Amino acid sequence: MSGPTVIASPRDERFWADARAELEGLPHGGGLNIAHEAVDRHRADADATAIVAIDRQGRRTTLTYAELRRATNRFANLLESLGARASDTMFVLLPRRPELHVCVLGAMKARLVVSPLFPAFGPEPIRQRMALGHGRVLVTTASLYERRVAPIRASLTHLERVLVIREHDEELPAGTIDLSAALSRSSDRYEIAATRPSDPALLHFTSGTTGTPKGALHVHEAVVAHHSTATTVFGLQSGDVFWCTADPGWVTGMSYGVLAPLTVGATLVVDEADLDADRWYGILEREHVNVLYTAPTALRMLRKAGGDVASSHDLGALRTIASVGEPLDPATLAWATSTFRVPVLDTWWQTETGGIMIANRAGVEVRPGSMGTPLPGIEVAVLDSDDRGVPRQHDGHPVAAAVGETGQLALRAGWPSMFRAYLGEPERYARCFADGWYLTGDLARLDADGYVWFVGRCDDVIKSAGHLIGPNEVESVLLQHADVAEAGVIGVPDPVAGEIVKAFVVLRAGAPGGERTTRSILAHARRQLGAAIAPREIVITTTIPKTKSGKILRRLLRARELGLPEGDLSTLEPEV
Ligand code: 6R9
Repeated sequence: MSGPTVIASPRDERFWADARAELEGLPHGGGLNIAHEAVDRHRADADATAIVAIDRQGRRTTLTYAELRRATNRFANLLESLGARASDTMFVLLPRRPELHVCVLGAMKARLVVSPLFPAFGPEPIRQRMALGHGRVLVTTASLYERRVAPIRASLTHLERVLVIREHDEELPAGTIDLSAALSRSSDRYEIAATRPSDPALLHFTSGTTGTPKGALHVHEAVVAHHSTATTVFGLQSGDVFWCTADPGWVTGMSYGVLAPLTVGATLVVDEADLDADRWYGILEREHVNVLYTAPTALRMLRKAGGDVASSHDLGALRTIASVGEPLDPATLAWATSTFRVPVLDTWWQTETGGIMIANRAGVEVRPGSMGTPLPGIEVAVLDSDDRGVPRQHDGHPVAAAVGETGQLALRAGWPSMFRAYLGEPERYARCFADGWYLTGDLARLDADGYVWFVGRCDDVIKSAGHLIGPNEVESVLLQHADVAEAGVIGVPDPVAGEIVKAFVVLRAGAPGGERTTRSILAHARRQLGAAIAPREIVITTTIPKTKSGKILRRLLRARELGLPEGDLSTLEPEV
C-alpha cells in the first residue's frame, strides 16, 4: 500500500500557480511581499476606503488605500532609521485600532517578522513570547507599556526599541519613543526591497487549548492563500465591506482581520470594543457590512440577546456570515440562518495552516454539523488512527481510514500559507508530518461526498466503555436544549468504564435551573445520543473557561475537576 487513498479533494497541480498569478508581485521581479499585495498594488483605486475604524466611544475614522500606503511607508522608513533590519522580530501589543494595521503592514514592507500579542495579555505571557521570539522592536500604547511591559523590560534582553502611542497625552514612558512624533519626521515614500516568497513574515504564538505556547512561523508566500481564500470562501471583491471580529492576537484576526481582505481591495471594519449585541447590529447596519467573519461563541452570544434585536436593524447589505475556531453546532447554525436569512458558513483552519483549508461556501449545500469540503488546492485525508489519533503505519506508511471512520485529519503538505517552523523547536515541527502529510492534531470523519465532520482535538477525545466520544458531538446536542446557552464536556476517570462523560452547562437567562432542569437536559441527551454517549453527570455553572478566541479550555475543566495543576493560562479569557 502506498499512502492514503481516500482523499476529499485531489490536488490540482495548477491551482496555486494560477492563484499566484492573480497577484502582482514586486516590481522588476523583486519577489512577493504581503504588504505590497495588501496595500501598494491598489494604485488604480487608491481613494477607496481601506479601513473604517470605530473606537470604544463609537467615534469613526477612515483610511483610504492611498493614506494606508503613505502611513505604512512612513513606518517602514522609521524602522529602518532606528536600525531595524530584515528578519528582526517586531512585537505588536495594541488595541484593535488602525495604528495596528499600519505597524503590521509597514513592518512587512521593511521585511521584519511581525508577532502580534493579545492586548489583554498580562506581563508573563508577554515576557514568555517576546523572549522566545527574540523581539527587537515593540509597538504598544503608553498605558499598556506602563502596566504590562515596564515591569518586565529588564528581562527582555533582545528588546532594543519600544515605540509607544500616547492616547491621552500621557507622559512618554522612560526608554520609549513617541510613535506619532517619530512618524511625522519620516518620509512617506518607500520602496520595498526584494522579498523572497520564502522570507519570514509572521510569527503566531499558539498554545491551543491543550499545550504550552509554540511560535508558528509564516512566510510572505502565505499571501497567495490569503488572497485565494478571500475569493473562494467569501466571494470578496474590491469595494465589499468585510468585518472580521477577531483580535489580530489570534491568527484569524491577522489573516482575515488585516491581510486577506486588503489583498482584494475590500473595506475592513475594525472595532476596538468587545462583543455587545446592540453595538454589533448597529455596526452591521451603519457600515453596510457585506460579509461578517466571527466565531460560534459570538453567534451564541447574539442569540442570547434575542432575535428581536436583530430584526430591529436593517441588515440588507449582509450577504454571508462565516465562523471559525470551534464547531458551529447545528442549533446555532439554524438560529443564525433563520435570523439573518443569509448563508452561514462554518470554516476550518489552524494557526499552522495560515488560512482557511476546509469550508462551506455559498452555493454549495450546507450539511449542518459539517465543516464543509476542502478548498481548491487543498488535499485532505482522514488517516486510519488509533483511539488517540496516532496514525497506524501500514508497510511504513499512513493510510486513509474508511469513509465514515474517525481518524486524524491530515493535509498534504505544500500549500502556500503552511507554517514553516515552530520557532526553536525543529523536532516538534518534524513530528507534525508523516509521509508528506501534515498531521493536524484534530480527529474527523469524511462522508462519501467529501464533507469533513469534526470530532475533536486528539487530546480531548473521551474513551468510555469502548466508545470513542468527541466532546463536540455531546456539546452540540446539549446546545439543542432550550435551557442551555453554553456547554463544555470532558471525560473523567471511572473504574468501570475507563472514563465517563461529564458536562458543564451554562443556562439561558430565565431558565428555571435546579434538579428539574438538570434531569430534563439529561433526558434530552440520552434520547439523542443514547445512554453510552450521553453525559453521566451534568453540572450547572455560570461560565465555561474559554480561550480569548472562544475555544473551550477542556484541559482546564479537567484540571479543576481532578484537582490537577492548571498549567499555562495565558490564553484564558478572563471570566466576567
Ligand atoms: C483558526 C483557528 C485551531 C483549532 C483546530 C480545531 C479548532 C477551528 C474549527 C475548529 C471545529 C471548526 N477549530 N475551526 N473546530 N470546527 N470550524 O481557530 O486557529 O486557534 O490555531 O485553532 O481550532 O481544533 O485544530 P487555532
